[in-house]
Amino acid sequence: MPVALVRRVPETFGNAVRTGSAGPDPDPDLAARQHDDYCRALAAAGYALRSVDADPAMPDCPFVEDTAVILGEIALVTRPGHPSRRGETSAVADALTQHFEVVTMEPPATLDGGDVLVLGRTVFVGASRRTNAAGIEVLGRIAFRAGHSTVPVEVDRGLHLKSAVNRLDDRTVLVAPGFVDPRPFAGRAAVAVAAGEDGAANVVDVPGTNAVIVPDGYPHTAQILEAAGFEPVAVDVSEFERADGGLTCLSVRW
Ligand code: CIR
Repeated sequence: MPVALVRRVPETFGNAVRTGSAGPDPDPDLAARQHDDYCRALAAAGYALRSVDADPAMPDCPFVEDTAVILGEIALVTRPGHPSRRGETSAVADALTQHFEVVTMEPPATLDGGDVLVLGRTVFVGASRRTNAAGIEVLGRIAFRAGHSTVPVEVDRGLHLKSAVNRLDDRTVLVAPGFVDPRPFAGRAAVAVAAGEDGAANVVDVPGTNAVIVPDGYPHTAQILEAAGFEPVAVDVSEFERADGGLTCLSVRW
């Protein structure tokens, strides 16, 4: 059974880092309700849930994906690219110790898990504003130990690699064109989001099924996914999108 580790929404979530989004601050109460819906959708899809308590001193803590990368028996606990988020990692490391050999990332390396996309035995890693060359090197060493190869990808627009490219299955990615260098994905099957629906690219697949958890509000991409043989299940994550996050960011999955 696949597992998803989530982290609850603190009452301070309105102060989450916002680099790319305009508009009102996220509403913590609505975000908490949307987080509940997200957890229910994961559970209904077959994920076993583990939860880490929220930390009010860390408004971005629900974006737990950025703090850890699971590769085989190893959990790499990252050093997040935004300095305000570095205090998020210790509680996540504690939660992972019972399941994995935990390896921590040291300065000057930085890496956000939102930049790491695993397809089969290949680890694609975004070179982004948050993930530096030293971080990519550390990830590459861990990936090698776990029997994976690493492929760097230039992220030109958007926060992370997975803001624009995500796994639908081991062979297929969902892509928002124009955000990352497409060349490393040549040879993979790719489904493009509908024009004007770039935010639709951030989806969570359900291993061993055709189900894909998708963000609510992108109807044309949902139709494209259905036509490609997938079964989209929509969850509203508007408050997390206000803070540059989305579905993948809200869990570490293995
Ligand atoms: C940040 O700027 O770090 C958070 N407000 C959003 C992080 C989103 N994480 C992700 O896409 N993996």
